[in-house]
Amino acid sequence: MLITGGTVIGPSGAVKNDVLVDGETIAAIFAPGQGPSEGVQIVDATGKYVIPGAIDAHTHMQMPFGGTEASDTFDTGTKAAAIGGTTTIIDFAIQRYGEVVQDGLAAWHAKTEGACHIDYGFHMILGGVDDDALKAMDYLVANEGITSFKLFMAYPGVFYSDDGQILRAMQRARENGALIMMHAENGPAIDVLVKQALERGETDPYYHGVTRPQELEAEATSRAIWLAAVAADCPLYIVHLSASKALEQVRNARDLGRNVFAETCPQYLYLTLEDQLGAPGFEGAKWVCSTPLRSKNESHRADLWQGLRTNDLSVVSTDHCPFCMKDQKEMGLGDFSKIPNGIGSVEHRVDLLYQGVVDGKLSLARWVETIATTPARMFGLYPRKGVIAPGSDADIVLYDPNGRTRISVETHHMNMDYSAWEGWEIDGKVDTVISRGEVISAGGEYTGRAGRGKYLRRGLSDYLL
Ligand code: DUC
Ligand code: ZN
Ligand code: ZN
Repeated sequence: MLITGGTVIGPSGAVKNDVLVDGETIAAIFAPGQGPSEGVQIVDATGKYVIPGAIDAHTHMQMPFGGTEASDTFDTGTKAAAIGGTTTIIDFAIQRYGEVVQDGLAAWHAKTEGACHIDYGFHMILGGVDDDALKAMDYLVANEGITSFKLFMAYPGVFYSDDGQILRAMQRARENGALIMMHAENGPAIDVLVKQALERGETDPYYHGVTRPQELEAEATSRAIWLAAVAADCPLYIVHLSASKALEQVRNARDLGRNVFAETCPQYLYLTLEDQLGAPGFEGAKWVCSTPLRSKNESHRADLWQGLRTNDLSVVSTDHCPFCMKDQKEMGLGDFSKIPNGIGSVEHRVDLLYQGVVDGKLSLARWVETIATTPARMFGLYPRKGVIAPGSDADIVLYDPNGRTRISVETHHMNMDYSAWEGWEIDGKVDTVISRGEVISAGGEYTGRAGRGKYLRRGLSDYLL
């Protein structure tokens, strides 16, 4: 297959080149018109951007949470991702407190059996850090291609780890080369605020945001950063960073040369406490996620865009964790603390971030870097994924900058009965999606299938020192 006439975008910029694909991999890059003209299937990319298939490094398909389960299966969720230009996801397998880590992992492999439309890897959530879990970390890094572990400073009684447990896991990661991913919110303090709010009768979804103030994200972020310092500068990756004060902690650490990284998500770049979470009645439940949406009257969104430009924020993931309004979000009618936490955006991240390019907030190169190249490097998938180069998997998206995308529950492919982005119009459109050399989506027609996605054993992060 020869992809001709397009502009190839990578972290170093945009170049007009032709891309030759042989089987599942990229074989060669040619100056325009210099590639073979016979014996190849020509894919005309004139006027399109040719970008590496995007990598969503933070998804929760079928995640049990808050008494229910995230509504996308690996089948529905990875199909939606593919249509939106994402050709790899890294989902979170879960070890619950008291459970054997390998059993949690086996349960996740069972969920993906025959289901995935695109390639996928796993991080491991550790819900209980003890001697066995620490040994299991070594095993997963050495044998299972799982090189990143998520810990929670929030959700006491569910996923929460105390500071001693966090320190032990970080010390172990420092030894075995794994990356610690942190949900940085002070859970015990949040629980006090939630109880007080409910006692005052503040039960609407809006109060989910009010009871998780940015100070408690910043405090936890700072504490995680210092615990990592005590663990001999264990590499640390803050997930779903939402707020200016938390970003300040990451920026300060990075300015000191620390091994600290962070991601943000589209919802924090665009949506707000007042306009979405504060929507009338129970409507705001659609946007209940943690960390929460922040106030439009503060500088969060501008600061996050700036953080993406300056690389204080390295990655944009979705934290895709969809729940339907009916029967799921509705569990929290009359009590916001019972609304399952999560927003679904796995289908829209490529487009939503391209809007940042159109708006002059990101360069084309940085768009590709934050949604594809850096996630590949951060999570041990580079150069197999995240770049258009000879030898890499032929995961390629043709993006039409002149197209237009309108987001709606009527047209999306995620298994959700609403869209968090209903009515949004974006300048730009995913035109063609190629996964390991196979065109799985073109001009609105989907030709992929469940089960074609492969499990990815990941290496260590490229950013480890
Ligand atoms: N945040 C969410 O919004 N959902 C799942 C877990 C999390 O940390
Ligand atoms: Zn989290
Ligand atoms: Zn998450």
